[in-house]
Amino acid sequence: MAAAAVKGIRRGSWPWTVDNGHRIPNIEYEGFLIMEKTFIMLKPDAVQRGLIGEIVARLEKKGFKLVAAKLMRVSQDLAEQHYQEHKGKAFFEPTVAYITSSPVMAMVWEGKNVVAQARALMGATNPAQADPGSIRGGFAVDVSRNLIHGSDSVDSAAREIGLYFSLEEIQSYAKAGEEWLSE
Ligand code: RTP
Ligand code: MG
Repeated sequence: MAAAAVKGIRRGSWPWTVDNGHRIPNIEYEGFLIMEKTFIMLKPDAVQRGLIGEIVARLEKKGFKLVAAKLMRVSQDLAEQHYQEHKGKAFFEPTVAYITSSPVMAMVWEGKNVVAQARALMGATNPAQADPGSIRGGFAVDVSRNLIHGSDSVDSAAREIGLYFSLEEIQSYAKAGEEWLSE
């Protein structure tokens, strides 16, 4: 198991913590931080508009490692759990309807500070305010069709990865060239 510097993020026994009935992959193991992971979902508009390759290429070229991926249909129940923090807001129901309307590409990506760095690549929630060089700023025009989801914190990533993937679906492997990305 690759392990780096000690960081106090989450404690528990490897490999899962059970939270609210969901299995959550642990970020920390015996005091060591395991390489950060994030949950990325290419939303129905990304799949329908043929942007899977373009977006995956950006994450790959940045240097992140793809460790899980599946094309799937999100159920009503899963969508409501995913966006539970937004329950009660005006955009909750339209967003659940959008996410469940057509297949999505669910993925787990791994890398140094991948949670924050993937959010930077995605751009602001509203594509009209997103940097034009970002994914949302470059390829989308409206907040209700903003192409991509990315976990907003390490804790959200652990929760969301546990919602969408089982341990068996997440790969652990050495990738060629990793030594040229960071010390
Ligand atoms: P996400 O969770 O999808 O990665 O997006 P985010 O963190 O950038 O934004 P968040 O505030 O979590 O909003 C979740 C998703 O809800 C839809 N939304 N619509 N019509 C609206 O004003 C509005 N606001 C948010 C978007 O699909 C947004 O990504
Ligand atoms: Mg969010």
